[in-house]
Amino acid sequence: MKKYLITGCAGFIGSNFVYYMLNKHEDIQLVNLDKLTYAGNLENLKGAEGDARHIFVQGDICDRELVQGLFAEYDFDCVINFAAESHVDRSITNPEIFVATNVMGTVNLLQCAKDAWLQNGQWAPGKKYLQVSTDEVYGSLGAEGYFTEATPLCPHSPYSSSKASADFFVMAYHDTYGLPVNITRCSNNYGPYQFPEKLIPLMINNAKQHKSLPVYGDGMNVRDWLYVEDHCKAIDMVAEAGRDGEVYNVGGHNERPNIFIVETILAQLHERLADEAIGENLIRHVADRLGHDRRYGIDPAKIRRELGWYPETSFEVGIVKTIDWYLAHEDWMENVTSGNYQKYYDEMYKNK
Ligand code: NAD
Ligand code: TDX
Repeated sequence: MKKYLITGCAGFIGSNFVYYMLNKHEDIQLVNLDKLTYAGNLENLKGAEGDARHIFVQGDICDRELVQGLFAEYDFDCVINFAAESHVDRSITNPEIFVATNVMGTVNLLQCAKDAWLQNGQWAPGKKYLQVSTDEVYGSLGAEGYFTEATPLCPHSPYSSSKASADFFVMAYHDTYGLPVNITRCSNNYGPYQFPEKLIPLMINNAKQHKSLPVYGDGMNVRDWLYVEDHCKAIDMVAEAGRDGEVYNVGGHNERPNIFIVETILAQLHERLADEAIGENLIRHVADRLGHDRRYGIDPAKIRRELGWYPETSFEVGIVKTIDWYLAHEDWMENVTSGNYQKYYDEMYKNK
């Protein structure tokens, strides 16, 4: 039985990963370490309740003693680090926590993996540390070209700087000590359980309530969208078969300007809810994000060629599935937007 330490899997991508893995593999053990920050939510894991293959542990990836204890108890074969502070806007107002979790937390996991897997100068066989990273570490593209694995790292935001820094530490543990590692760098994800600070769920939530839709700048910044399940499939494949020390970019060639995404959501909700008040008049162009990257675009040729990965859900299908999910889970949205969310929203958008 393969034993995984998965971190940050009460969040958006991680909870989808838990379901993906439990559906795909019978004989696995997933130990899910999550601090349950504002972005982590046990409700996201309800569908795994009662499944003995999934064990939830509340805790911080920076906690040396806790992580060491988990290694001693479970003898993990694979660590997959999803845990992170993940929102660019929050990193602009409060960068320090991004260093603590994304950089220090990653180094703590690397050190614990090394301590557990390197015994008497010998690496235990069949082990792997996989870092879930992002295309944002490459910086911003002009109108042409794509990010490949050879593109130099050039992060701009505090968030992407912290993720790039973590990536450098992962490679340092590989190059210096021989820790078996992979890094995945995926483009923007969308789908169920995404916290409504991110573009797609925020716009769905606001439109449903006839609130204005804050589009940063001219709305022509381009993101490369991938349905979350396709990202989960890529991570599973890299964990299984990625070549030691390699980086894999993950993306489905689905670039769209932000304004197109917002208009698509409006058109869908207008039709599905038969609500005349949901229309483009709700769009409000607001002050741009500081240091806003203009365009991301992933070249996924390497993961396709080496591991046979390809995206299964087109944007047209994925966005409808996503809107369906949010319409069917109004309670979820209400729960995550009660409490501190309104305070966050008012603070973040008041000067825009
Ligand atoms: P998220 O913000 O939805 O979830 C993050 C999870 O990590 C939460 O459950 C939170 O409680 C947990 N966490 C935060 N700090 C922690 C700590 N110190 N110790 C333990 N747990 C902690 O994020 P997401 O969108 O699911 O992203 C998951 C990972 O994927 C991140 O590493 C992110 O950088 C990366 N990524 C995200 C995207 C995207 O589009 N969302 C794209 C590429 C890569
Ligand atoms: O209110 C908004 N208005 C707006 O115009 C918000 C929240 C966003 N935007 C724009 C900014 C971006 O160009 O939409 C685009 C997408 O924004 P986010 O959803 O915040 O995502 P992004 O900044 O692109 O980063 C995401 O993708 C890469 C994730 O948050 C990261 O964790 C991941 O690494």
